[in-house]
Amino acid sequence: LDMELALRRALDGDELLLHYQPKVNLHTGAFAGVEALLRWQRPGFGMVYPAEFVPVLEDTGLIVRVGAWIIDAACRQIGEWLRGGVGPVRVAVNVASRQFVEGDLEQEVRSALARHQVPAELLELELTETALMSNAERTITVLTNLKQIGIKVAIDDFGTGYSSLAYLQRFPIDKLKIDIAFVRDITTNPNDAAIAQAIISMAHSLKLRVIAEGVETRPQLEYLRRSRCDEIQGYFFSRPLPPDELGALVTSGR
Ligand code: G
Ligand code: G
Ligand code: MN
Ligand code: NA
Repeated sequence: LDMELALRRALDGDELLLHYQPKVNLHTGAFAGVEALLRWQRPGFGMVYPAEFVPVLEDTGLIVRVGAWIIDAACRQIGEWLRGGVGPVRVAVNVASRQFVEGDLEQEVRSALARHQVPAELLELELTETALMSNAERTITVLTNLKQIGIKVAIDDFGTGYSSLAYLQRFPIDKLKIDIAFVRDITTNPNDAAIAQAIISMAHSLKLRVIAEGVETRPQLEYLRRSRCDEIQGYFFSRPLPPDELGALVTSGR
């Protein structure tokens, strides 16, 4: 309860912020955009990570408001980078299940893009299978509308949820994100490797791109490259960075 109150203050105050973790194109080695990850600069506690407070946001429903704030903050950052000569940087934003179900994602996205004057092509949404499957017909409507304006959509934590393959081809999505659970031991556990490879070939058969998250080592990277994975994200390249550090990284071209 204390945390709920503190989070309400955090949202009204200036305590929430986004860090940005780079994604890299495995075919070309080029920078491929970032994922925005929520942080809470909590007075007296230092930097608090999502594992500690996103569950509270979800249980209390505060995630609906915070989620709208995240979309707005990400679009503001896209605009600042764009007009500051950094990038263009495509930013992927996590959308929580309750935010998708209870909020008005389409309107939030439209108004944030307009307010900050950024092209829709630079915004990507990461939704979990749970969020997508909770109301499949509405999902198709909302995603179809968002796709029409140019938004990209990825399924996050892929392989850990329901994965209704019948729906996968009906959802207008662009990308699958292989869950870290299959990446961690990909070079030593044949089952994890088999699942990752199955996801990659299925994605490509459905004309979807595929990204692996949680890549920490070169052997993982090489394995994924040989498996024709399109993009990777993880500590091997970079931790999530504050916006100025991400901007410097992109500008330096490394
Ligand atoms: O950054 P970190 O590894 O601590 O994130 C932990 C979890 O919190 C991840 O599962 C991630 O999806 C979630 N998370 C991080 N940022 C956001 C966000 O902006 N919105 C939502 N809904 N979840 C987030
Ligand atoms: O939204 P999602 O659940 O995909 O969040 C990704 C989470 O994974 C973030 O909290 C991020 O900090 C974390 N992460 C990113 N790269 C790595 C990595 O290389 N290893 C591990 N263990 N976690 C990572
Ligand atoms: Mn994500
Ligand atoms: Na994930």
